[in-house]
Amino acid sequence: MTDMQHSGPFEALTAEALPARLGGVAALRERAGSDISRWNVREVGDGNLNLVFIVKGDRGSVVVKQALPYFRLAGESWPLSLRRTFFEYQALMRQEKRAPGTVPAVFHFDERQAFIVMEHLEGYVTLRKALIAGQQLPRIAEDIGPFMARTLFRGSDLYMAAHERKADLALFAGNADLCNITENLVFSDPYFVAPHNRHTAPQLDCLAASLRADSKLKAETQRLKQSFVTKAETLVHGDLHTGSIMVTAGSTKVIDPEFAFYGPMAFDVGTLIGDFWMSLFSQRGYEQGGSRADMRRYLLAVVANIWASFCNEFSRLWHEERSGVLFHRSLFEDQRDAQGADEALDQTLRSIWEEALGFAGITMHRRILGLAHNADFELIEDRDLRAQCEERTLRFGRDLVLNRTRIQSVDQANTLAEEFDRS
Ligand code: SR1
Ligand code: MG
Repeated sequence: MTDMQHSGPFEALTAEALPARLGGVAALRERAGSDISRWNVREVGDGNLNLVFIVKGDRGSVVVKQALPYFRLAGESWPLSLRRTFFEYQALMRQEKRAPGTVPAVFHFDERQAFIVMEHLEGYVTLRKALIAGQQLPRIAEDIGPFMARTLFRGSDLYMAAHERKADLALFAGNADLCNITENLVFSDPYFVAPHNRHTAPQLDCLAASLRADSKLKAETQRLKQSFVTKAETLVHGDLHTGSIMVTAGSTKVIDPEFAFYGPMAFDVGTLIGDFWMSLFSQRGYEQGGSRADMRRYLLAVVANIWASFCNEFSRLWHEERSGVLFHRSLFEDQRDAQGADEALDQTLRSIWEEALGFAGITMHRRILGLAHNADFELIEDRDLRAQCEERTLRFGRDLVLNRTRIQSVDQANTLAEEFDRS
C-alpha cells in the first residue's frame, strides 16, 4: 500500500486514461497483470458520488474507486470534498479488523488522486437490485446483524481503550463535509420545501405539505438529528442502506463507508431496517396477482432476524469483550452483580431500538421527499401505484418517528408495517 503515490493535482480518471495513469501502481499490476496493454477497463459507477472502474487483465480483476470533487447526481455546481476517500479507506481498515471478511479487501490507497484499489466483488449484485427483482437472499440477516454488532460495539467505549477511541473520534471529526450532507439532506430538507427536494407529484403534494406542517413530527426529527450530531458513540458506517451491500446467495459484503463518523449506534441499525421496510412497501409496485406476497413475508422476517442477530451478537460481545471504560466489569461482574450488567445491556439495546425506529422513519421520508431517492420506488413505472406505495411508507415513517418509544418489539413494528402496507 505504500507504492507509488501520484503527484500533481487531482485529475478524474477515465476508462481510456486509466492504464497509462495507473500502470505503475504495483497493487494493480500484481492483481490485474503487468501487461497494461491487455487491461480492459469499464466505468460501472451507478452511485451518487464516485467513479468506479473494473480493471480486468491477464491475472484477474480489481476495482478502482475514485471520488469526484462534486456531487455526481447534481453536477459540478455542488462541490464535495475529495477527502472522503481518506475516511472511506480508514473506515474499511477498521471494519475489516472489527468484522473480518465483511468488506472488500483494500490493496492500495492514493490520497491525492482520491482513489482506492480494492477487491472486485465479481458475481455480486447490490442487495437493492436483488430485492427489487424479488430475490430472497438466505444469509442476509445472519451476516448483517453481526456485522453491525461487531463494528458498532468494537468502535465504542464499551470496547476500545479510551485514548485510542478519542484519537479516532478526532480523526473522523474531519469527515464533517459528509456529515453535513446527511444533516441537511436527511434530517432537514425533507421537512420543508428545500431547493433540491422532489417527490412524485401531484399525487404526494398534499401529504408532503401536511408532513411539512406537522410541528410534532418536525420537533421529533430534530431531536433525532441532535442525537446524530452530538452522540459520538461509535464509528458508524453512516450510509448503510441496501445499495451499500453486495450479495451473492452465499456471501454478503458491505461497501462504501465514505460517510463514516462517530455517531449513534442506532443510526446504522435504523437506516438499514428502514431500507428493508421501504423494500417491503415497494413490492406492490412490482406485483402481478399476489406474486410478491412471499417476498413481503421474507422481508418482514429479514427485519426480525437482523434485529435478533444484532442483539445476540451484541449481547455476546457485551459479556465477553466489554473492556472499555463504560459499564466496566469492576462495577458489575466483579461485585457479583452479573444481573446488573444484564439489566444495563437490556437498557442499552432498548435505547438503540427506540432511536433506530426514529432513524428508520426519517430515512423513509428523505428517500421519498428529499433529493436522493431509492430505486425501489423509482423503478415502479405506474406513477399512481408508485405514489400509493410511497404514501403508505411516508405515513408509516411518521408513526415510527412519533411513537418510537411505544413500539416494544420488532414483531410489533412489523405488524404495524403490514397494517400500513395494507391501508
Ligand atoms: C449528496 S449525496 C446524496 C446521498 O447519496 C449518498 O449515497 C448518501 O445516501 C447521500 O445522502
Ligand atoms: Mg454510497
